[in-house]
Amino acid sequence: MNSTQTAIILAKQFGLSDALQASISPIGNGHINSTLLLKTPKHALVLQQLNNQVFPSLTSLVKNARLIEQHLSAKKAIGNYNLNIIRHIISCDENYLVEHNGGTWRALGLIEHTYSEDVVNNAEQAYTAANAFGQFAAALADFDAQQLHAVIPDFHNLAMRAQQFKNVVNSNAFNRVAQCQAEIDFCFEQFNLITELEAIEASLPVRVCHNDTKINNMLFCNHTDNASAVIDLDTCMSGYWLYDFGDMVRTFCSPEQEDSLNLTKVKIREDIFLALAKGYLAPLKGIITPQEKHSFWVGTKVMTFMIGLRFLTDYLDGDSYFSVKHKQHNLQRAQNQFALYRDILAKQNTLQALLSQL
Ligand code: ADP
Ligand code: GN1
Ligand code: MG
Repeated sequence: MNSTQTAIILAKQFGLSDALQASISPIGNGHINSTLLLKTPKHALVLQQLNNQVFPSLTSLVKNARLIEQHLSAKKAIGNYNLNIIRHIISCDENYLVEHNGGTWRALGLIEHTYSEDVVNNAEQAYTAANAFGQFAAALADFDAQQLHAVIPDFHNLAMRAQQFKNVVNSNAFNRVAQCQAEIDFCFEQFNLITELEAIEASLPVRVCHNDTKINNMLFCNHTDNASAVIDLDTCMSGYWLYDFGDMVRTFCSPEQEDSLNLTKVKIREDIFLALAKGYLAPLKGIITPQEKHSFWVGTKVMTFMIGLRFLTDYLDGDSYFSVKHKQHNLQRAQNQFALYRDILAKQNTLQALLSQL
């Protein structure tokens, strides 16, 4: 089936009056779902083919996202949330999920006049994006996190990620171990992070977490460049705010993309780190505990290391999880994230001092 036929069928399913003139084109750089912009002369919406290998229960995924959407909408209605909100579109059959051509699809309202970024340009942009993630966290602070289904259990459980890694190293099913022995040895040397993380988690309140606060999951307004909406709510689950803080550091602070080969430039930009910490903390004032703030340093280390570990695990596992453009892609992503993690360790004193002044 060609893309025009897909566009027309899905445009009809989601009730667009001029469906026969629909076309689709890819948008974004996500590694899991396939995201498309569907356009007709009168309408535009975002279509996503969801990855049911990664998300075994797509019904639960949509249920979670809709609960968050409803909670934020109620806040917005009384002036307590000022960002735009991702909205699922119901199909003609009154479902949020539509089966088409062997895949499961959903439609989201297009948030118009916005753009996303893969690399943060400056401290102002870091501040506005982190502040929006902070507003999102604050607006969900009175939402019972237990209502959210664990769509990917143990998503940020470093002990479990380490076990998955050890399993793929031991099985060496794709015969890739020898070529990345240095990276593998490096990972084994970092596993003291597991106890450090577990010790700090014991002192923290369970929160609603976004769990994927990378910079391209933020929309910015075309006219003002302010943050416009937090998107990609698929991994919203209970957890600790250190995850969301750490994932922001990982994706905001490097001047290079996550798969850049320019490793000498993969460094933490300290002005961006400070701006993002200020931006995130501002809406959480009066809600966040001192222990949580303290945990952000561990989050910075853990999230950067953990995604490197996950990329390396996937490389050793034959690229079964993240979408890749070529055979070395996951290994290159891992090397990039380990370079950033090394820089975080090298800048420990500076980064901790920046955090403790806030
Ligand atoms: P993925 O799971 O593939 O990462 P996202 O939900 O993050 O999917 O969407 C991928 C990209 O599509 C985003 O980075 C953004 O550029 C664009 N996008 C997604 N949803 C919307 C929306 N509702 N309005 C405008 N742009 C969107
Ligand atoms: C994936 O879907 P996307 O591209 O926003 C991944 C995140 C990783 C990220 C790395 C469900 O996010 O956990 O941090 O890639 N999402 C899932 O870029 O595994
Ligand atoms: Mg995304």
